[in-house]
Amino acid sequence: MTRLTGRRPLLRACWALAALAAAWPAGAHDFRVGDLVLDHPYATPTPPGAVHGAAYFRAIRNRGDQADRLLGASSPAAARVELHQAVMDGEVMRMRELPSIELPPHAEVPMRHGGGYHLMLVDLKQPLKDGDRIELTLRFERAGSRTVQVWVQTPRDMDVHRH
Ligand SMILES: [Cu+2]
Repeated sequence: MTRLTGRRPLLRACWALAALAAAWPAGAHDFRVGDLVLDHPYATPTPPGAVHGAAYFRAIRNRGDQADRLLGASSPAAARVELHQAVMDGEVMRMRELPSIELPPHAEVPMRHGGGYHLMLVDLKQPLKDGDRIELTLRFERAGSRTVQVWVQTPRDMDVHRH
């Protein structure tokens, strides 16, 4: 496992986001490319001073007979986008960067806030605010590229962290 040691601001941003429990954001939208359904791309608003954000999906579904793979992503809203996985290491949530994310055939891969996979928006050009829409271009091994619109929204279960 590659730990992002020496990249503390990024790690902290991940922690804050990963500490949240999963809940449904209000409303939904989805995108299709090839056999894939990109279900509800969303991002959480960034706290003051944060330079990184994270984008999520309710899930990415592969309805095809063949495996696919998310190879990478980019966004005009960030300097670069990394594929991350949050994993528990004892009591501590840690991030690792992944070279790709497997999308098995006839399977649904959740990518929600609160743990597991997410897309790290590294060096945001500006903070993410509720109601913003940002573009995210995803690159898949089989299905090719697809640009989706990411809704910036506060999940209901994030309120508790605002006090
Ligand atoms: Cu991360």
